[in-house]
Amino acid sequence: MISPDQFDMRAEVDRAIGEAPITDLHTHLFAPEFGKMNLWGIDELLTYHYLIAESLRADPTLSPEQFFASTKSEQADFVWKTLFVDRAPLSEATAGVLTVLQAFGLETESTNLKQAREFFADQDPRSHLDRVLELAGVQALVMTNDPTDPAERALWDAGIEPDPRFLTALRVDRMVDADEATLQKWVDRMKPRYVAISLTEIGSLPEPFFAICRKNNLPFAIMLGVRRAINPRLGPAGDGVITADLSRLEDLVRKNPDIRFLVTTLARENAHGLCVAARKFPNLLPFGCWWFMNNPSLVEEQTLMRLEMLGPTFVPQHSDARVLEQLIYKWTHSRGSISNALAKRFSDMPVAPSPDKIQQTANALMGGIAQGWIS
Ligand code: FIX
Ligand code: ZN
Repeated sequence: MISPDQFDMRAEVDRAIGEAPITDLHTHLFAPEFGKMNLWGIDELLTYHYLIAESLRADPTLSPEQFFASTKSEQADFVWKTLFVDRAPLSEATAGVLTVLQAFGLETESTNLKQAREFFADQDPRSHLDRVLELAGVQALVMTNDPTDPAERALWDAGIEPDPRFLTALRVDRMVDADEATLQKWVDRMKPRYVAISLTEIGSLPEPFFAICRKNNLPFAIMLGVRRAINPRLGPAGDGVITADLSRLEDLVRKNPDIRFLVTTLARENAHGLCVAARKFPNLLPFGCWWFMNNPSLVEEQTLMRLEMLGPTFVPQHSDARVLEQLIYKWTHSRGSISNALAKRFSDMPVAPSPDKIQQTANALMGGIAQGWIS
């Protein structure tokens, strides 16, 4: 039986989580100033690499090579037909497309993409951006900025000044040979909020990464547990997961107490160990439910575990959005899972929370803690 008190508490949690301004700690979005790198619209949404993997699995009569040889709109048509028309869309990535279509009042059961294509073609990019951020509840988001990407590098060299809602992060996956001076040049140019890398396992990381974080007081973000290209034929959709050895992370964080580490892990099996490590090291911030963890059931499970083990001292979610409108679905769905976890945790506590405490917790989880670590 739900008592009237619990019912009010649940409504209050939903409202507070729903209204709390979001700081999205990791995305692959680009500000409008980046031109073609700023992806939006139905064809981009449907050719998200999550959906490519799912559609080529559902209909293996099309080979990956044939898929990638076709145009973007042909690819989008294939994904739509395969995952939305020929069978019931049930995966989280397909739910995401439907949530976006619904948000704009577009058809979700059409056999073609005509209406959606016309709608997106009609949008003014700037006002569309404002509308998407408003619908998603996002006040600021962090891009992934890679100086080794020739297109991106050219824009920085030309003195680009991104929309201030789009914060920068210096991605160093492909800069393991860079010296400190080179990294400092990019820090000066991009003014990143943190330095970031994705790893399969933590090995011996280049000393300049640490030097640059120390010198500029920047956090070091580690995204741990991706095994790249387990099926190279799938291109960007071909990556997998491994359970990482977290003792290496613990050693790293212990040996560098003056560096703040933002860490997310990809394997469900690493979620508990990351909480244990974070209990020991205040310079370690668990963030987000990354990629294969970004499913409502796992977001709820992981958020509840983090609340039980860490209290409100972590960042429950980031979007990892690659296409602008994904912000709408990723945050709508995540807010639901986070609300479920938070309401459950509050209701399991021996003492009911005050409305102020609910508000404070929601603001901290959705944006305040992230802002505190990257400001
Ligand atoms: O390394 C990353 O930042 C990953 O998030 C990406 O490589 C991955 O492709 C992705 O989009 C996951 O959501
Ligand atoms: Zn990412």
